[in-house]
Amino acid sequence: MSSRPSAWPSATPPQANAKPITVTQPHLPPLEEFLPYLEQIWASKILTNGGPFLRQLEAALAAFLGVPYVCLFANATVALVTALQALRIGGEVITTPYSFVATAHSLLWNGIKPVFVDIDPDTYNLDPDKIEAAITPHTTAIMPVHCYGRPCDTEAIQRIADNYNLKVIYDAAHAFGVQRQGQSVLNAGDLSILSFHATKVFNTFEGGAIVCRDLRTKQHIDHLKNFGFVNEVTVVAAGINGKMSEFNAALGLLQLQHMPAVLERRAQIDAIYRERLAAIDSIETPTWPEQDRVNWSYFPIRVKPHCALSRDALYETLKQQGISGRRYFYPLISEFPMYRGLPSAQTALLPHATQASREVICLPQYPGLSDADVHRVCDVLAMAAAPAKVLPLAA
Ligand code: T4K
Repeated sequence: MSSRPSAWPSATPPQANAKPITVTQPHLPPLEEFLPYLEQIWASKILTNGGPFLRQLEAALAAFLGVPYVCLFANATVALVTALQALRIGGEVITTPYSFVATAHSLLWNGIKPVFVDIDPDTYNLDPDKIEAAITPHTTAIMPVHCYGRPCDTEAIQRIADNYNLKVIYDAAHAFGVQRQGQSVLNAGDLSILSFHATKVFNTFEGGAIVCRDLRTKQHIDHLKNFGFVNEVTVVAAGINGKMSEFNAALGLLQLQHMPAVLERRAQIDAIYRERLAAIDSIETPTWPEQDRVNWSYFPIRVKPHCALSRDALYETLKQQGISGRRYFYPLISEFPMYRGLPSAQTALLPHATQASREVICLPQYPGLSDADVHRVCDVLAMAAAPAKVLPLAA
């Protein structure tokens, strides 16, 4: 630990001239590198509907990620909705309450009943041991999330799916580039959905993708995201407009070249946080599995009950100091009005998810963060979370 001030003044003003630090900030390549791509779009006037940049990016991503097929989308939410359509999922789907609302919203948009199952407190992912008890004759699929980019227990989930003849659709919005046991975690289950939103490790401003295993499924998904058109006069399904534009696809091609550097910087930031925060016993840092390759997309800390400040007080203290953490994922999805009436949404059934949603703050984590910025976040945490005891005045 670096030295920390000996006492934490009760109302410390924000550091003078300190620039605000947000929870994330998109990586953008130098603008001049993007101009040639724009010139090509302007020259061809092909803006969307499966143009050359889209086709190039689908192939480049499949190679980079180590997956068979990629279907690009306008965003991950429409990709999730379409993935459920593609596999004709209905009835009930088992999912996690500890995620961004889009996960469960995609079920409601398909008229599917979400069934929430608690998480494993160590991984923040669906607890496979709790899945079987939630299966009913109406269950058709499981929709787990690789939360914060940490791989789910994909083998255990697949065993259950196989036993009960269920589909598995992974919300892999956080899992770009993540590997489990030497291969892409995106190859697990039937389909995986990626997000390329501005706040994600790999961004195309807005964007998303479905990863699938065979060409037939890819063709079906490609029809579904284009209104169901197969050719000029044939519509085979009530599809949607989920297409990614050439602008986003071109940016993705360029962003891909920067990914090794982006991931390396994220790993460095993760390491600094880990080293600095190890000394604060009331703050728990994430433990990434050693055998897997993670993407350092988030840095979730847990504020333990014996911390000098509550999670929310610590969150506010950071904010006063110009540092925006985020309470991902508070409230739980199951606490939002459209879900809280579901039998599976009861707090008593979701103790670990509830506790995590009350204890976690995601700290700033993005490649543009300097070492000094990371140390500034750690300094504030050190002062606020573990204040030095105020010694009585000597007589
Ligand atoms: N499944 C999961 C598990 C997800 O986490 C998400 C999205 C989805 C599905 C759906 O994916 P998409 O349909 O979006 O592709 C953000 C994102 O909007 C959302 O995409 C993301 N998850 C979620 C976890 O986080 P907010 O409300 O926290 O974003 P916002 O706008 O407050 O941004 C956070 C910070 O990032 C800002 O303080 C500043 C910075 N920022 C943000 C944007 C948008 C920038 O510097 N530039 C920007 O353009 O939800």
